[in-house]
Amino acid sequence: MTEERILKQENKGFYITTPIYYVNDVPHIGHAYTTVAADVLARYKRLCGEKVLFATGTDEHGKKIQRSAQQQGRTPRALADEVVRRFQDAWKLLDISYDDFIRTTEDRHAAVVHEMWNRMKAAGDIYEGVYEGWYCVPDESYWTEKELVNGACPVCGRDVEKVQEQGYFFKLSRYQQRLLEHIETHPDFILPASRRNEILSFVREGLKDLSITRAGFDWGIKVPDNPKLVIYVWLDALLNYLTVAGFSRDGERFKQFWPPSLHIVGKDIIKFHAVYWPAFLMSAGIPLPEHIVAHGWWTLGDVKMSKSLGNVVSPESLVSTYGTDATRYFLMREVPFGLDGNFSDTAVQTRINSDLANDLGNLLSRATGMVVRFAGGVLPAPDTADQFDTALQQQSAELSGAYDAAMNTIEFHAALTAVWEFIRGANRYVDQTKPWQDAKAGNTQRLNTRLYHTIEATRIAAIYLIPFMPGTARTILAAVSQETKGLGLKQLAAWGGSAPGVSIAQAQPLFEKKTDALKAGANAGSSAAEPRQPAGRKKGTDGQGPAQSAAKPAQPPMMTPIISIDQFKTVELKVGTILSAQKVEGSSKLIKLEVDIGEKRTIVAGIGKSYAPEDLPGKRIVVVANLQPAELFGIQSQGMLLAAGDPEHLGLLTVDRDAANGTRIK
Ligand code: ME8
Repeated sequence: MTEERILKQENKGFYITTPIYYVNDVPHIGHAYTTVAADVLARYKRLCGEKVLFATGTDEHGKKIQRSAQQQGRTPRALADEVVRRFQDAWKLLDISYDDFIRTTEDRHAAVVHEMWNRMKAAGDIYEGVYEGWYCVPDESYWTEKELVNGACPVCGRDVEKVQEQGYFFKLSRYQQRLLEHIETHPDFILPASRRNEILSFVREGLKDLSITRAGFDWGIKVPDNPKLVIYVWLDALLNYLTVAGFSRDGERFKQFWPPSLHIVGKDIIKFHAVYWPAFLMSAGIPLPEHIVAHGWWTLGDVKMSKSLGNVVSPESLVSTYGTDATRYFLMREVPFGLDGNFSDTAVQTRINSDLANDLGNLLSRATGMVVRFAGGVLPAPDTADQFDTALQQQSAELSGAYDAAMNTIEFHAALTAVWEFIRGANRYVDQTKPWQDAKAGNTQRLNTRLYHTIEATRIAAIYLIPFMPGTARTILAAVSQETKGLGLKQLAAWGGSAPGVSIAQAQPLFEKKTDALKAGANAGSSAAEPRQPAGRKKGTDGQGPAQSAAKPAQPPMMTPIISIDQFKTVELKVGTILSAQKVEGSSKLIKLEVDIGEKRTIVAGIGKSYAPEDLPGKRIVVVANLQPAELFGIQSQGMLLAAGDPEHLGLLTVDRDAANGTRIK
């Protein structure tokens, strides 16, 4: 990511964070990506003997969460409690070794937010005023009229809301110069360079003061002395990093871990971390984080994967299909950190088959198999090394430098590439030295040296895999009867660590080859399946989609991408029967339907120019059942029916044989 080694070995503990994730919906691989990356670095630093504080958690306040809860007819707290469990379960499945999981609804956090509010106020940086502008609820961000793209949020393309509120502002403008100086004098503060440049030009354009309160709802931390207002959710959320470090609560922990060594975030939230966050800290007189690293986006069919766009792959489905370590490996190996990557199961399967099953699996299998076949399952001591043996040792020494360099510049794919060059080198060593010929010829000393070297190379590869694939590394080390207890990376990876005389059995295959597509339901786990709204596409007031609305897009439609069967399976289509229908007052084309799709749903459909309400009851229809609910003319529409044709001559899609209400369409 940078030429320089940025993660320095220091006496201070290594404090690494992920963003804290919104609880409006369940986790997907975008979140898994950030969290696995942070976990890999945390494990690496622990292996290097450093004291590590690795934190993740959930962002639970704000209008977005309150609205999602409302749409589901639950309290925000109940929604948060359930989704937090989903995140924690996902992290367990992915073997994430966090030290702290912070929820912004915890008391320890509210105390920190109040303390920081008071400090920023005492610094003269908080003042009262009226905010007038636009607000994007899905992104919880403010926009000016000028920043909107075709009247919509410039980041997610969704509708924005006009806001006029009395509240409080933070004097962000006051920190423009100091922030610029800091970024300019600390070239590694924001990484990669592309993001640093983006932030530099944003700051140079001029920073406006930031509205830091919201009115009109109560799901948030209240402003001290003015409990009618809640604190802006991004101010609340960013302060989580202080809470975890023990700010104003645990002096010892704070001293050991502040400032954070590394915030890992997606590029979507770099502005909040690299502009607002340092300015808040400057105001409160607290040292700034050392590095903020933004990675790229995972896309599915080249569209950004996101909960609110509904095109997500869940970590659970990936782990159940491919296993924990293959998932972790794929995420870290496939795409250079910082760049975008397109997810496909073909890509995952290719990695599993060639890198994991072939290269790594094969090495373990032949290393252990040869000890069983040619040495009775007992690891022999090596004899004098020849040029093949020393070349392999030399390769392991080179790997050490390449691996450390890559890890300290946050280039996971490069670290893994280096490990795989070594693994392939070890396989080549076996192919070239043909130990079975020494066995046949009775060259016991040479044979023993080959067996030892092959096992030793396998052990060393496993050591370097500990941060990436902890379970697999454990399995390999157990198979070669070696332990890691208490030793650091340097000692563990030094040549000669395998103890001759240990028993070794034929290892089972590490990874199964995969050739099928992600199995059915692999993308389940996302309740959202809303079609994307490209930036600038303004939704009609009558709703969205062909049957809910006849509103024309404001720009030419995007090219329809080819989708995989798995993408198609994320859309839950069900057979239903219309129970009742009535015109929606004030709309010329909307009809409110009660529909039975195995359960009763209300659907608002834009079919009023083609059907009279009285003609509809009893009709069999096809419904998109997992579409995010939308409010149309004050009525919550809980799905979309399918129809074809122009708005005046629509025909409803139906099934031509008996199928019970609720039958899933395949
Ligand atoms: O933004 N590809 O939470 P969030 C890669 N609560 N990474 C992705 C991704 C994708 N398609 N989608 C999400 C918030 N991510 C705030 C953060 S921090 C003080 C508050 C990852 O649930 C990526 O790390 O929307 C991104 O920054 C984060 O999830 C956003 O998660």
